[in-house]
Amino acid sequence: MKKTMDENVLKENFLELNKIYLNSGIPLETLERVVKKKSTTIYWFSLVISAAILLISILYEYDILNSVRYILIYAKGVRCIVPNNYFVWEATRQISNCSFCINVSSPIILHNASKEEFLPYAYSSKPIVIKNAFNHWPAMKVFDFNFFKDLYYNNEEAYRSVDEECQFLHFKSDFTSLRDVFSMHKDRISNKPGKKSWYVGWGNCHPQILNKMRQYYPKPHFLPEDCEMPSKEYVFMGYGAGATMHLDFISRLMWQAQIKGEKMWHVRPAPECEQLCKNLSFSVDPGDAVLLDTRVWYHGTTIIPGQFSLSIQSEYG
Ligand SMILES: O=C(O)CCC(=O)C(=O)O
Ligand SMILES: [Fe+2]
Repeated sequence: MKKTMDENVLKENFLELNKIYLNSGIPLETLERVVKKKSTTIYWFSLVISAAILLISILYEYDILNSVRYILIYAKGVRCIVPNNYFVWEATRQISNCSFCINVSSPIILHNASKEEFLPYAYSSKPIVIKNAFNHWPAMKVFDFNFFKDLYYNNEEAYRSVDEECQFLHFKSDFTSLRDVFSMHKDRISNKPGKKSWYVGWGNCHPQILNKMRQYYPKPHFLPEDCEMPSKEYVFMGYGAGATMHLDFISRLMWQAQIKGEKMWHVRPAPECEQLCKNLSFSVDPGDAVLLDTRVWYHGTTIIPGQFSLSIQSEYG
């Protein structure tokens, strides 16, 4: 019934339009020209959109976007914007099937788990907190802002490695490199009232730096014996707003050691899983381990007001 009515309305409108055209005296060639021009625009628009979709699919399939990202990182001047280009990463990420987050309403909490106790969870994508996992690490007593400042002191090659091979993440802070962080005024370092709060993260992949850091902690004892680990460890430190919400485009699962301060983790499923899964928030204390598949869970952090947070992070798989 509805269809017949719609068809009648359409027919009436068409006849009316036809009448208006005939009364206007506009020649047929003019009408043809106008219609052709319109459809040519639509044709080019569709062609450009299809080509863009095809190009993104090819770049994604062959991992060319990632290669371009790395080429740009090496190209002088562009590295500040490109490593944090979450827009490109977001536009090319795979749509999730949500199995990793269904029925997850809080992290799995383990207590100083051994290798055997951790093994059943080791390769799952469920968020895990291991309480008091790192209390025995010398790093718990030794690592602070000045430890890392001294580690990089006068080591131009090490600074260059952060800029060119590792990665510097400034989040909401106004720094452009690790050098800026270590030349901060002492009042800002300790977040004195009236000083701008700051939070940063950076990759340490210079062999000399990494060797010195690793004198204060071993490979996390609960990780599987045969798991692969990269030659890079990150440090995240600072106050307040912490890390902004993001996904990591890395090839393995993430482990993190909370060394100083109490930190809140805010973890969300991908937008396509919002109806099926929950957002989580949980806190970690010094000595705790966090294990999270940061490739599928969006994550951000905030630091408990008045506290200085410092963590070591890397990957395993
Ligand atoms: O510790 C933080 O503040 C953020 C860490 C993070 O983004 C990560 O471990 O992937
Ligand atoms: Fe991350």
